[in-house]
Amino acid sequence: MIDLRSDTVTRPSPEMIKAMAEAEVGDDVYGEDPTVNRLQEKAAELFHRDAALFMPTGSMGNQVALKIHTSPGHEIISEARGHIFNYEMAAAAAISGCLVRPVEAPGGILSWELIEPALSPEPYYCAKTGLIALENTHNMAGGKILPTENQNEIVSEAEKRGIPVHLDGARVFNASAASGHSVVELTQGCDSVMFCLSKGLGAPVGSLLVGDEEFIREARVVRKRLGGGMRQVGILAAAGLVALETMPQRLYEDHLKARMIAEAMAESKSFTIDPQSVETNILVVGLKGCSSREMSGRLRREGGILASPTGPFQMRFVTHCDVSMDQVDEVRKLLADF
Ligand code: TLP
Repeated sequence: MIDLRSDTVTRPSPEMIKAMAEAEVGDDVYGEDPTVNRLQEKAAELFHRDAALFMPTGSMGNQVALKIHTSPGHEIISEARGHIFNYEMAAAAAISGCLVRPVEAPGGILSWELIEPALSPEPYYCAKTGLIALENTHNMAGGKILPTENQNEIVSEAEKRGIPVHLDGARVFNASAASGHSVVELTQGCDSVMFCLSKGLGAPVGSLLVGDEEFIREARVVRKRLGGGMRQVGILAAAGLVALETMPQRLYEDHLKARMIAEAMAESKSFTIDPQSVETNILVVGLKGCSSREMSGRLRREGGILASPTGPFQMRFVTHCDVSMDQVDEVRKLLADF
């Protein structure tokens, strides 16, 4: 099978498995796991922040941040296709007592101009905007990169109004590889950032939350309250360290693979996609004359290709380190006849 459902499907590399087997561990709830501590220090250093905290998942990282930044009854602004709004099982409501206010942005690219009208108006009887949540790259908008100019304007206008900004940077290393901006530049001004080791970076598990000292101290408490205090978790952090050290520099290959698949799709009569619009490793593709259910069945039967239906006539294809160039060629050949 050629698994293009997500970049979450990768298996740990031999180097990761070796590091996991040899990891020095301790009880991380006591803060005594040296491998976790090394990973957290490395993340804080990479993002030029005070501190970082290892999280079991990206969803927990986002939700811990939401909980800290908001109070019950607040609204959280998210792009309409954002992960926090669509794929975290209403956790903002269940855990933080907040409502997510979706803002539709062309191509998923939020700007201050689009956000401002969605902020709580003056009267006291409207819910207060407690947080703006950004996503970079934007998954369901097709791996789109949020331009730094947009983000800089959003954070500076939000700051003037005392509204914190959280960045869901699950794939911020993809944004960095494709844009040439460092992760520091891409996260500047955000009050907190979550990034994933378990997506394009290929680690089996884990995400990190980065922020200032006080925020991370609180995040440790909320993570424990949610059941995310892990013990000898250095075995997972060890794979994360290998991911951080070795994977960002190869992400451009995944972007190239996505572009190559998009080019083949553009030639075929069944898909609608502009290959020029592909920025990173995610293709969100429209279908012509065939439902996503039918198309995913055909792809699996005829080519052993797995992809995700994301709407009645829309599918998502994601490239990653476990898809080889030969497999990309196979996919291209098959799609040419579709
Ligand atoms: N995304 C998954 C699915 O949940 C859609 C995927 O296959 O892409 N933020 C963003 C932008 C994400 O794409 C994801 C995972 C998360 C957060 C949550 O990460 P996990 O799965 O570790 O909780």
